[in-house]
Amino acid sequence: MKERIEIVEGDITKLKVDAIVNAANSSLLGGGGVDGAIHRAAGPKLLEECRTLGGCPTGEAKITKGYNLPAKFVIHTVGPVWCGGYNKEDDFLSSCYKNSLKLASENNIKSIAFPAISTGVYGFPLERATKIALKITTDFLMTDQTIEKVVFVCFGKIAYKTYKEIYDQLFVE
Ligand code: AR6
Repeated sequence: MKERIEIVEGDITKLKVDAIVNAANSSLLGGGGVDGAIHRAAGPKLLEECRTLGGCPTGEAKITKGYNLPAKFVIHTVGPVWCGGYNKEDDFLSSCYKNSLKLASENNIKSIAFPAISTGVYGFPLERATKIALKITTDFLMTDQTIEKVVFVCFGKIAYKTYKEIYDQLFVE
């Protein structure tokens, strides 16, 4: 299991994996943060395809091509806005990871990279979100043989350190 999960620091738009996940909003028509970076790097054809999808509810996921990105596909998921934990944010964030991984597996994707969904503009506490990301992913990989590698891309040192610490706790024997 440990060798199927990788934690790196960097820019997700540079990754040469089968699919990168976008932390989008429910319009799927672009925005700031990682969403803006993905649309800039993929080029205008990504927005064109996104316009045909009719948006995406919180916790669900939709797939498009990657266009000018090194990644072949983009899986767009919509994380919850943090409201103090009283709005089923944990469940919605869990669904983002589950549904993105399920969609990847259904599309025969072998390698997938995730940003820290909801932890930017949407304000989800980083440590709490990281625990969910790693737990849901390990649970999923235990029952799935299609996805060979999941990469968590941390934007900056603080996120990287948080992911590493929680990863080590999770895999302590
Ligand atoms: N590569 C990897 N991670 C990144 C990158 C990058 N190039 N850029 C930012 N991050 P956010 P959200 C990290 O705000 O909280 C958009 O406007 C960032 O440091 O992008 O889910 C959408 O359209 C943070 O850890 O997404 C929505 O309206 C993480 O990505 C809204 O923001 C997520 O931050 C979604 O908010």
